[in-house]
Amino acid sequence: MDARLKSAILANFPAVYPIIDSGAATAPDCSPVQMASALAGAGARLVQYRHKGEFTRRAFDEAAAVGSVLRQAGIGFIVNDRADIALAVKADGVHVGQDDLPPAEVRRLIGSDMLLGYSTHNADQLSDTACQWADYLAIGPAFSTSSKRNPDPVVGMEGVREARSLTEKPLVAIGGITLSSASEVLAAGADSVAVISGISPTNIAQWMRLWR
Ligand code: TZP
Ligand code: MG
Repeated sequence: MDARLKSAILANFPAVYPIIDSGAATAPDCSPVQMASALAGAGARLVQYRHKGEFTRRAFDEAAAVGSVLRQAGIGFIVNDRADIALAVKADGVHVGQDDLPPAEVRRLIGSDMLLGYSTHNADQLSDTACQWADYLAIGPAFSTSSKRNPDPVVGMEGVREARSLTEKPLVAIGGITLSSASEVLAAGADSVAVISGISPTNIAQWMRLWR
């Protein structure tokens, strides 16, 4: 938990925010730890580890191993959903959604030095006072996605533009974003695009060459 890392991320929010999902195999024969190494090699600055389902010891060990690779490379490491796991693996932050612990409670647990991201899916959620506890906000799904179970309705570029008008915090768009649609999403006002399935060992370099 390095407050300087948090400041550096917030001062210049990375335009690409890769998410390593333990379930959605990033690519055949590429484990989450290998993906973390590949991202480090390509110059990623902020990476999230996402594990849906039971947080078994195996998942915990995997989160810790991913974190260790990212930390050594000086990359911001965010854990999805779980403040307790983020603290246990000494992550740089945690990202929660509408069904997780409320942001105020997460902030109480993690303190002020760690990053807190909060997912929203519409204007009402973006305007809610809960957002005040977050360092950055996410809006999505930007496009249709198969990486999320029961996704909220697609917000499209109109939703990203509306989100931009509702917050001055760093805004991350997520959902179905690909190398070919990322620039459109950034042009609609997002500071960053978060990507699960659209990024793989074979195209990481392309992502990072275009936007860091
Ligand atoms: N939240 C909104 S869409 C989504 C999440 C976690 C999934 C994004 O994954 P992909 O594969 O980049 O569409
Ligand atoms: Mg969540």
